Amino acid sequence: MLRYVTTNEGKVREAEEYLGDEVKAIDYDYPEIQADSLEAVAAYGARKAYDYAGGPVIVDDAGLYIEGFNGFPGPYSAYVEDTLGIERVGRLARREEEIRAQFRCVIAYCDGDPFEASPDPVDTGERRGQDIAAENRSTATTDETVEESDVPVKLFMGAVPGTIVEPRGEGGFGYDPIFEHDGTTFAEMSAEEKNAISHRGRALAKFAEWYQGRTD
Ligand code: ITT
Repeated sequence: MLRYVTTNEGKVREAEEYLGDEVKAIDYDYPEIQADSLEAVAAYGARKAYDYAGGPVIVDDAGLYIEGFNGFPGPYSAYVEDTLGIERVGRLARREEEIRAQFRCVIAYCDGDPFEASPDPVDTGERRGQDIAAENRSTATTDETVEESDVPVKLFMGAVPGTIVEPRGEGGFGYDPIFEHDGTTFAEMSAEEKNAISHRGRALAKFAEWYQGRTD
């Protein structure tokens, strides 16, 4: 059984829509390190989630990258949503006329075993110390970072371009109301419509194709 480890119900809806019965959601708040890449955050989280669940897991780290703001809020999207809120982020981008943006998602898979070569990268933990800040964002401590086990983690990326607009729509979650793609905000789409073009949908598609080969 594959566990999708997250505290975010919006992500669960989208993953279930995509992966169906293959996946069981676990509401576990794995420690999130502070790092300047989604890959580092997701890989660390996958190791922690694997330690917790004791079997195959995926975790997903995602963020909104506003191009003219050098990718802000990027890996800090959750913190910025909690502190500024999505409406103010949207107003700031529109006022500064920096409305081109991307959503990015990294799905990290870990089952404790190594991986055969494939186009998708494997994180072996060696980036620690390079781009993982010593200060952690939640419960993880610096000591935990040092003691982290280096089981390999497979990473799958997805991205989608869009523009920042005034909030519209009742669906989705997070920044969806202010992110428009082809004339429709993500909050105006069903989970199925969003998955068909979204950062998470693209990452899930890559993962699902690869995972089928691993379990055959
Ligand atoms: P978990 O870490 O428990 O999975 P989370 O909500 O903290 O849940 P992230 O760290 O990946 O998840 O989320 C970073 C931020 O980006 C957070 O503010 C989310 O609301 C937002 N976000 C992530 N995916 C999104 C999506 O598909 N649409 C809109 N906002 C999204």
